[in-house]
Amino acid sequence: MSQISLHACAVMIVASFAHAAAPAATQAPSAPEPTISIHDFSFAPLSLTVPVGATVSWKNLDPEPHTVRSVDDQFRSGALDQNDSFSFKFVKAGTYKYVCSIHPQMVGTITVK
Ligand SMILES: [Cu+2]
Repeated sequence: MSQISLHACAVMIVASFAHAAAPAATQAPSAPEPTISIHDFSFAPLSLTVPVGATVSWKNLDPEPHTVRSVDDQFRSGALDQNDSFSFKFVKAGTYKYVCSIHPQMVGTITVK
């Protein structure tokens, strides 16, 4: 009798853990990741303000390769082909300017505060 109820209890705990863990495995735990689109040779939005600790993603929608490179080398992606993404977690407040190293006229700014 007591064995059966113990077993049922364990199953419930496992089930609730599995339920809680499932969404976290595929996406950010709290706020959705801010995403910057790279489209028509520009970053959209051009400037973005995020809280400290936010992870920002860039996704290239162009058939041309682009990169995301901070002007003071805080972060740097490789060449992103169409539909490739790059993410960076901003752990310090500040203003981060970045460019596409292939097309230096493409500029954007992340403000972290
Ligand atoms: Cu580019």
